[in-house]
Amino acid sequence: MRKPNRRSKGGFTLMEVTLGCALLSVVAYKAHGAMRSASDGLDQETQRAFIEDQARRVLRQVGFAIMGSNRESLLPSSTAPSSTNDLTYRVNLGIQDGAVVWSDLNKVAMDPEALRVFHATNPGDTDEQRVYWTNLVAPYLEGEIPNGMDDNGNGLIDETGLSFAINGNSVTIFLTLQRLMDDGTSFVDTVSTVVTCRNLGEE
Ligand SMILES: [Ca+2]
Ligand SMILES: [Ca+2]
Repeated sequence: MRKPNRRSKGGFTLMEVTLGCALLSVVAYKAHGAMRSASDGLDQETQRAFIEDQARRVLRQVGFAIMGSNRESLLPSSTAPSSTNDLTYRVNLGIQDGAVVWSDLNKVAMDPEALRVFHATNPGDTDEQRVYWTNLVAPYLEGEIPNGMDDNGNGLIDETGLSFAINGNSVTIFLTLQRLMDDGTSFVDTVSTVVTCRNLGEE
């Protein structure tokens, strides 16, 4: 007696269908893995670009603020190898009746506990107005640790993630931003610039 053929004409056996599904799953899984890997790579690049852009933007904001200040109004007046992570200043608003008109007190600073950089008008007063510029500032500048030495060789000792050093009418601004990435690594970006106070009060 002839055995019935399990393969229908033009069809597949149960074993072939099962094997086909398994292979398809493997291919789909690998494709998904490849796509996810590419996507993760893109996310990492996007995050790095975001941090780099933010570092440059905050440095510009801090630079413009200090640039518009009067040198004599800058406090504290830290010179290398000391530095400070906050500066208060006033801006010359112009001359009225032969006298210089000064702005309210301003402040650019780093909050070392919240790791944020902010600008404040009338700091410490009841009407203080504070604007945060970044919440990614590092506790210490890249390469620096609190040990009483200049670990990163920039002439400053134990400087924080935002640091100011004053030399004459110039202020050097250092800024390190850092962020923990999705893969567990830490991405760090450091920028710096030197600005000269306009010092218009003496003109
Ligand atoms: Ca240093
Ligand atoms: Ca140090």
